[in-house]
Amino acid sequence: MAAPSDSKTSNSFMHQFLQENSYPEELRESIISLPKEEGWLAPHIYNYKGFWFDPQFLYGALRCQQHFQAQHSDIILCTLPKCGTTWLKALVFALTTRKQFPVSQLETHPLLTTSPQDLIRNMEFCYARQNSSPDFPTMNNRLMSTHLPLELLPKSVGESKCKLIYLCRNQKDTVVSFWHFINKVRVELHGQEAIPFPEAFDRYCRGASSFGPFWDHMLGYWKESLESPRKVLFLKYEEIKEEPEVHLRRMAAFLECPFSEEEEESGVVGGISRLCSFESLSNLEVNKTGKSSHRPNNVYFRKGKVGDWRNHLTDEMATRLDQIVEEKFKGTGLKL
Ligand code: PAP
Repeated sequence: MAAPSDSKTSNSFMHQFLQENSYPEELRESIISLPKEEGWLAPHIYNYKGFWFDPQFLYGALRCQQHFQAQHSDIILCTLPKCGTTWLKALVFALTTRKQFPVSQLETHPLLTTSPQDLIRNMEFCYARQNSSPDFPTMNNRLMSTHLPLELLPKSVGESKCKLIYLCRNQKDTVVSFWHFINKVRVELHGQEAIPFPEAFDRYCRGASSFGPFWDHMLGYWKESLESPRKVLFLKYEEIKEEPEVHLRRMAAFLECPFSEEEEESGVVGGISRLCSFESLSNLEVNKTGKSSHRPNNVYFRKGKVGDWRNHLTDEMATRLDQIVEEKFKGTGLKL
Protein backbone atom coordinates (compact mmCIF):
# COMPACT_ATOMS: atom_id res chain seq x y z
CA MET A 1 0.00 0.00 0.00
CA ALA A 2 1.29 3.45 -0.84
CA ALA A 3 2.30 5.52 2.15
CA PRO A 4 -0.02 8.33 3.01
CA SER A 5 1.53 11.78 3.02
CA ASP A 6 1.19 13.89 6.14
CA SER A 7 -0.60 16.60 4.24
CA LYS A 8 -3.57 14.39 3.44
CA THR A 9 -6.51 14.47 5.72
CA SER A 10 -7.47 11.32 7.52
CA ASN A 11 -10.69 11.09 5.57
CA SER A 12 -9.03 11.32 2.20
CA PHE A 13 -6.43 8.80 3.29
CA MET A 14 -9.13 6.43 4.43
CA HIS A 15 -11.04 7.06 1.27
CA GLN A 16 -8.03 6.26 -0.88
CA PHE A 17 -7.07 3.24 1.22
CA LEU A 18 -10.50 1.74 1.32
CA GLN A 19 -11.25 2.50 -2.31
CA GLU A 20 -7.98 1.07 -3.55
CA ASN A 21 -8.76 -2.15 -1.80
CA SER A 22 -12.47 -2.18 -2.73
CA TYR A 23 -13.55 -2.06 0.86
CA PRO A 24 -17.23 -1.82 1.61
CA GLU A 25 -18.64 1.67 1.93
CA GLU A 26 -20.36 1.04 5.26
CA LEU A 27 -17.11 -0.15 6.82
CA ARG A 28 -15.30 2.94 5.62
CA GLU A 29 -17.98 5.14 7.12
CA SER A 30 -17.97 3.30 10.42
CA ILE A 31 -14.17 3.49 10.80
CA ILE A 32 -14.07 7.20 9.96
CA SER A 33 -16.69 7.98 12.59
CA LEU A 34 -14.69 6.37 15.43
CA PRO A 35 -12.77 8.52 17.96
CA LYS A 36 -9.35 9.33 16.54
CA GLU A 37 -5.90 10.58 17.55
CA GLU A 38 -2.85 11.56 15.57
CA GLY A 39 -1.41 8.47 13.87
CA TRP A 40 2.07 6.97 13.63
CA LEU A 41 2.25 5.95 9.97
CA ALA A 42 -1.23 6.85 8.75
CA PRO A 43 -2.55 10.33 9.63
CA HIS A 44 -4.81 8.94 12.38
CA ILE A 45 -5.32 5.99 14.64
CA TYR A 46 -8.88 5.03 15.55
CA ASN A 47 -10.28 3.80 18.83
CA TYR A 48 -12.34 0.67 18.50
CA LYS A 49 -13.75 -0.87 21.68
CA GLY A 50 -11.09 0.75 23.84
CA PHE A 51 -8.03 -0.06 21.68
CA TRP A 52 -6.15 2.08 19.14
CA PHE A 53 -5.70 0.90 15.57
CA ASP A 54 -4.10 2.00 12.34
CA PRO A 55 -7.02 2.01 9.90
CA GLN A 56 -5.80 -0.85 7.73
CA PHE A 57 -5.22 -3.09 10.74
CA LEU A 58 -8.65 -2.28 12.08
CA TYR A 59 -10.10 -3.31 8.76
CA GLY A 60 -8.03 -6.53 8.92
CA ALA A 61 -9.10 -7.12 12.52
CA LEU A 62 -12.77 -6.79 11.65
CA ARG A 63 -12.44 -9.16 8.70
CA CYS A 64 -10.45 -11.57 10.81
CA GLN A 65 -13.19 -11.55 13.47
CA GLN A 66 -15.76 -12.31 10.79
CA HIS A 67 -13.96 -14.97 8.80
CA PHE A 68 -11.23 -16.68 10.83
CA GLN A 69 -12.10 -20.19 11.95
CA ALA A 70 -9.78 -21.48 14.65
CA GLN A 71 -8.81 -25.15 14.64
CA HIS A 72 -7.99 -27.14 17.76
CA SER A 73 -4.34 -27.56 16.82
CA ASP A 74 -3.71 -23.89 15.94
CA ILE A 75 -1.00 -21.96 17.73
CA ILE A 76 -1.40 -18.18 17.85
CA LEU A 77 1.46 -15.93 18.97
CA CYS A 78 0.16 -12.77 20.60
CA THR A 79 2.21 -9.64 21.21
CA LEU A 80 2.11 -5.91 21.26
CA PRO A 81 4.34 -4.46 18.52
CA LYS A 82 8.05 -4.46 19.45
CA CYS A 83 7.72 -6.84 22.37
CA GLY A 84 9.77 -9.56 20.63
CA THR A 85 7.36 -10.88 17.98
CA THR A 86 10.12 -11.82 15.51
CA TRP A 87 12.03 -13.74 18.19
CA LEU A 88 8.93 -15.59 19.38
CA LYS A 89 8.08 -16.53 15.79
CA ALA A 90 11.55 -17.97 15.28
CA LEU A 91 11.48 -19.89 18.57
CA VAL A 92 8.02 -21.40 18.06
CA PHE A 93 8.70 -22.25 14.42
CA ALA A 94 11.96 -24.02 15.27
CA LEU A 95 10.36 -25.75 18.26
CA THR A 96 7.28 -27.10 16.52
CA THR A 97 9.06 -28.15 13.32
CA ARG A 98 12.14 -29.66 14.95
CA LYS A 99 11.39 -33.17 13.63
CA GLN A 100 11.14 -31.96 10.00
CA PHE A 101 13.98 -29.47 10.38
CA PRO A 102 16.46 -30.76 12.97
CA VAL A 103 18.78 -28.10 14.31
CA SER A 104 21.57 -30.66 13.95
CA GLN A 105 21.25 -30.24 10.16
CA LEU A 106 21.24 -26.49 10.04
CA GLU A 107 22.15 -26.07 6.36
CA THR A 108 18.56 -26.76 5.27
CA HIS A 109 16.73 -24.99 8.09
CA PRO A 110 14.05 -22.54 6.78
CA LEU A 111 15.11 -19.90 9.32
CA LEU A 112 18.41 -19.55 7.47
CA THR A 113 16.70 -18.37 4.30
CA THR A 114 13.29 -17.00 5.34
CA SER A 115 12.41 -14.21 7.74
CA PRO A 116 10.51 -15.35 10.86
CA GLN A 117 7.95 -12.71 9.82
CA ASP A 118 7.25 -14.71 6.65
CA LEU A 119 7.29 -18.12 8.33
CA ILE A 120 4.53 -17.06 10.72
CA ARG A 121 2.25 -14.36 9.38
CA ASN A 122 0.19 -11.77 11.19
CA MET A 123 -3.55 -12.48 11.01
CA GLU A 124 -4.97 -8.96 10.85
CA PHE A 125 -2.33 -7.92 8.35
CA CYS A 126 -3.20 -10.87 6.09
CA TYR A 127 -6.92 -10.19 6.36
CA ALA A 128 -6.35 -6.51 5.58
CA ARG A 129 -4.56 -7.34 2.35
CA GLN A 130 -6.63 -10.15 0.95
CA ASN A 131 -10.27 -10.33 0.16
CA SER A 132 -10.26 -14.11 0.32
CA SER A 133 -9.36 -15.91 3.54
CA PRO A 134 -5.58 -16.22 3.81
CA ASP A 135 -3.82 -19.59 4.05
CA PHE A 136 -1.60 -19.79 7.07
CA PRO A 137 1.40 -22.12 6.86
CA THR A 138 0.77 -25.50 8.45
CA MET A 139 3.46 -27.97 9.43
CA ASN A 140 2.25 -29.96 12.43
CA ASN A 141 0.17 -27.02 13.56
CA ARG A 142 -1.16 -23.94 11.85
CA LEU A 143 1.00 -21.09 13.10
CA MET A 144 -0.17 -17.48 13.18
CA SER A 145 0.57 -14.26 14.99
CA THR A 146 -1.57 -11.34 16.07
CA HIS A 147 -1.29 -7.99 17.80
CA LEU A 148 -5.00 -8.04 18.66
CA PRO A 149 -6.03 -7.74 22.29
CA LEU A 150 -7.62 -10.87 23.76
CA GLU A 151 -11.04 -9.22 23.79
CA LEU A 152 -10.98 -8.68 20.03
CA LEU A 153 -9.80 -12.11 18.91
CA PRO A 154 -12.22 -13.99 16.64
CA LYS A 155 -14.86 -15.85 18.66
CA SER A 156 -13.74 -19.24 17.39
CA VAL A 157 -10.37 -18.78 19.12
CA GLY A 158 -12.12 -18.95 22.49
CA GLU A 159 -14.36 -21.80 21.42
CA SER A 160 -11.60 -24.06 20.09
CA LYS A 161 -8.75 -25.73 21.93
CA CYS A 162 -6.15 -23.70 20.05
CA LYS A 163 -3.32 -22.36 22.15
CA LEU A 164 -2.07 -18.80 22.64
CA ILE A 165 1.44 -17.75 23.59
CA TYR A 166 1.70 -14.15 24.77
CA LEU A 167 5.03 -12.36 24.96
CA CYS A 168 5.33 -9.06 26.81
CA ARG A 169 8.31 -6.76 27.33
CA ASN A 170 9.32 -4.04 29.72
CA GLN A 171 7.53 -0.94 28.49
CA LYS A 172 10.52 1.37 28.76
CA ASP A 173 12.40 -0.76 26.22
CA THR A 174 9.28 -1.27 24.12
CA VAL A 175 8.57 2.43 23.70
CA VAL A 176 12.16 3.00 22.58
CA SER A 177 12.00 0.11 20.12
CA PHE A 178 8.61 1.29 18.83
CA TRP A 179 9.89 4.84 18.31
CA HIS A 180 12.97 3.66 16.40
CA PHE A 181 10.83 1.38 14.23
CA ILE A 182 8.21 4.00 13.44
CA ASN A 183 10.82 6.58 12.52
CA LYS A 184 12.77 4.14 10.37
CA VAL A 185 9.63 3.35 8.41
CA ARG A 186 8.50 6.99 8.30
CA VAL A 187 11.82 8.44 7.18
CA GLU A 188 13.41 5.68 5.11
CA LEU A 189 10.37 4.04 3.55
CA HIS A 190 7.61 6.66 3.54
CA GLY A 191 9.63 9.87 3.19
CA GLN A 192 7.84 11.36 6.21
CA GLU A 193 9.33 13.42 9.02
CA ALA A 194 10.62 11.69 12.14
CA ILE A 195 8.53 11.98 15.31
CA PRO A 196 10.62 13.46 18.18
CA PHE A 197 11.05 11.02 21.08
CA PRO A 198 9.35 13.16 23.78
CA GLU A 199 6.22 13.38 21.63
CA ALA A 200 6.18 9.63 20.89
CA PHE A 201 6.77 8.90 24.56
CA ASP A 202 3.87 11.09 25.65
CA ARG A 203 1.49 9.44 23.21
CA TYR A 204 2.65 6.01 24.34
CA CYS A 205 2.08 6.87 28.00
CA ARG A 206 -1.44 8.02 27.15
CA GLY A 207 -2.08 4.61 25.65
CA ALA A 208 -2.44 5.95 22.11
CA SER A 209 0.00 3.58 20.41
CA SER A 210 -0.86 0.85 17.90
CA PHE A 211 -3.01 -1.81 19.64
CA GLY A 212 -2.65 0.10 22.93
CA PRO A 213 -3.18 0.99 25.68
CA PHE A 214 -0.38 -1.43 26.48
CA TRP A 215 -1.65 -2.01 30.02
CA ASP A 216 -5.10 -3.20 28.90
CA HIS A 217 -3.53 -5.39 26.20
CA MET A 218 -1.19 -7.08 28.68
CA LEU A 219 -3.74 -7.42 31.45
CA GLY A 220 -6.27 -9.13 29.18
CA TYR A 221 -3.84 -11.94 28.36
CA TRP A 222 -2.35 -12.00 31.86
CA LYS A 223 -5.72 -12.61 33.52
CA GLU A 224 -6.63 -15.25 30.95
CA SER A 225 -3.30 -17.02 31.50
CA LEU A 226 -4.11 -17.25 35.22
CA GLU A 227 -7.65 -18.48 34.61
CA SER A 228 -6.84 -20.82 31.70
CA PRO A 229 -3.18 -21.82 31.94
CA ARG A 230 -3.65 -24.56 29.33
CA LYS A 231 -4.98 -21.98 26.88
CA VAL A 232 -2.60 -19.04 27.36
CA LEU A 233 1.10 -19.13 28.18
CA PHE A 234 2.34 -15.73 29.35
CA LEU A 235 6.03 -15.02 28.72
CA LYS A 236 8.36 -12.09 29.31
CA TYR A 237 11.11 -10.98 26.90
CA GLU A 238 13.59 -10.31 29.69
CA GLU A 239 13.07 -13.75 31.23
CA ILE A 240 13.66 -15.51 27.91
CA LYS A 241 16.84 -13.45 27.45
CA GLU A 242 18.02 -14.57 30.88
CA GLU A 243 17.25 -18.28 30.47
CA PRO A 244 16.22 -19.12 26.90
CA GLU A 245 16.39 -22.88 27.39
CA VAL A 246 14.15 -22.84 30.47
CA HIS A 247 11.46 -20.98 28.54
CA LEU A 248 11.84 -23.15 25.45
CA ARG A 249 11.07 -26.14 27.67
CA ARG A 250 8.06 -24.29 29.11
CA MET A 251 6.79 -23.57 25.61
CA ALA A 252 7.34 -27.17 24.51
CA ALA A 253 5.44 -28.50 27.53
CA PHE A 254 2.61 -26.01 27.00
CA LEU A 255 2.33 -26.98 23.34
CA GLU A 256 2.32 -30.65 24.34
CA CYS A 257 5.51 -31.44 22.47
CA PRO A 258 8.01 -31.71 25.36
CA PHE A 259 11.67 -32.42 24.63
CA SER A 260 12.54 -36.10 24.95
CA GLU A 261 15.49 -37.31 27.00
CA GLU A 262 17.30 -38.05 23.80
CA GLU A 263 16.72 -34.50 22.54
CA GLU A 264 17.90 -33.09 25.85
CA GLU A 265 21.07 -35.19 25.73
CA SER A 266 21.85 -34.29 22.15
CA GLY A 267 21.55 -30.54 22.84
CA VAL A 268 18.44 -29.77 20.77
CA VAL A 269 17.21 -27.13 23.23
CA GLY A 270 20.49 -25.22 23.11
CA GLY A 271 20.57 -25.59 19.32
CA ILE A 272 17.15 -23.93 18.93
CA SER A 273 18.08 -21.20 21.39
CA ARG A 274 21.31 -20.40 19.51
CA LEU A 275 19.65 -20.50 16.09
CA CYS A 276 16.97 -18.02 17.20
CA SER A 277 19.26 -15.68 19.11
CA PHE A 278 19.50 -12.05 18.02
CA GLU A 279 23.17 -12.53 17.08
CA SER A 280 22.39 -15.48 14.85
CA LEU A 281 19.25 -14.21 13.11
CA SER A 282 20.36 -10.60 12.65
CA ASN A 283 23.54 -11.73 10.87
CA LEU A 284 21.78 -13.85 8.27
CA GLU A 285 21.77 -12.42 4.77
CA VAL A 286 17.98 -12.86 4.50
CA ASN A 287 17.45 -10.68 7.56
CA LYS A 288 20.10 -8.12 6.58
CA THR A 289 19.12 -7.49 2.97
CA GLY A 290 15.96 -9.52 2.29
CA LYS A 291 12.42 -8.19 2.02
CA SER A 292 9.23 -9.68 3.43
CA SER A 293 5.87 -9.22 1.84
CA HIS A 294 5.76 -5.57 2.83
CA ARG A 295 8.99 -4.33 4.44
CA PRO A 296 12.76 -4.90 4.46
CA ASN A 297 13.50 -7.65 7.00
CA ASN A 298 16.16 -5.59 8.76
CA VAL A 299 13.54 -3.28 10.32
CA TYR A 300 12.83 -6.12 12.77
CA PHE A 301 16.41 -6.25 14.08
CA ARG A 302 17.99 -3.35 15.93
CA LYS A 303 19.80 -4.07 19.21
CA GLY A 304 17.83 -6.89 20.81
CA LYS A 305 18.96 -5.81 24.28
CA VAL A 306 17.40 -5.40 27.70
CA GLY A 307 17.80 -1.91 29.19
CA ASP A 308 18.42 0.22 26.09
CA TRP A 309 15.82 2.63 27.52
CA ARG A 310 18.60 4.09 29.66
CA ASN A 311 20.00 5.70 26.50
CA HIS A 312 16.74 7.50 25.72
CA LEU A 313 14.52 8.14 28.76
CA THR A 314 15.16 10.94 31.24
CA ASP A 315 14.71 10.07 34.94
CA GLU A 316 11.40 11.91 34.81
CA MET A 317 10.19 9.85 31.84
CA ALA A 318 11.23 6.58 33.47
CA THR A 319 9.36 7.53 36.64
CA ARG A 320 6.24 8.47 34.68
CA LEU A 321 6.12 5.11 32.89
CA ASP A 322 6.96 3.16 36.06
CA GLN A 323 4.13 4.90 37.87
CA ILE A 324 1.65 4.07 35.10
CA VAL A 325 2.66 0.42 35.23
CA GLU A 326 2.47 0.35 39.02
CA GLU A 327 -0.96 1.94 39.10
CA LYS A 328 -2.49 -0.11 36.28
CA PHE A 329 -1.07 -3.44 37.42
CA LYS A 330 -1.79 -2.94 41.13
CA GLY A 331 -3.30 -6.05 42.65
CA THR A 332 -3.03 -8.10 39.43
CA GLY A 333 0.23 -9.88 40.25
CA LEU A 334 1.74 -8.78 36.93
CA LYS A 335 5.20 -7.22 37.13
CA LEU A 336 7.29 -6.02 34.20
P1 PAP B 1 6.86 -6.60 15.52
O1 PAP B 1 6.03 -6.68 16.77
O2 PAP B 1 6.60 -5.36 14.73
O3 PAP B 1 6.77 -7.82 14.67
P2 PAP B 1 9.22 -7.15 17.09
O4 PAP B 1 9.92 -8.33 16.54
O5 PAP B 1 8.45 -7.35 18.33
O6 PAP B 1 8.38 -6.44 15.95
O7 PAP B 1 10.25 -5.99 17.41
C1 PAP B 1 11.59 -5.96 17.11
C2 PAP B 1 12.35 -5.91 18.41
O8 PAP B 1 12.72 -7.25 18.76
C3 PAP B 1 13.64 -5.15 18.24
O9 PAP B 1 13.99 -4.68 19.53
P3 PAP B 1 14.99 -3.43 19.76
O10 PAP B 1 14.45 -2.30 18.93
O11 PAP B 1 14.93 -3.12 21.21
O12 PAP B 1 16.34 -3.87 19.34
C4 PAP B 1 14.55 -6.26 17.76
O13 PAP B 1 15.93 -5.96 17.85
C5 PAP B 1 14.15 -7.37 18.71
N1 PAP B 1 14.53 -8.69 18.23
C6 PAP B 1 14.40 -9.20 16.97
N2 PAP B 1 14.86 -10.45 16.94
C7 PAP B 1 15.29 -10.76 18.18
C8 PAP B 1 15.90 -11.92 18.76
N3 PAP B 1 16.14 -13.00 18.03
N4 PAP B 1 16.20 -11.88 20.07
C9 PAP B 1 15.94 -10.78 20.81
N5 PAP B 1 15.40 -9.66 20.32
C10 PAP B 1 15.06 -9.64 19.02
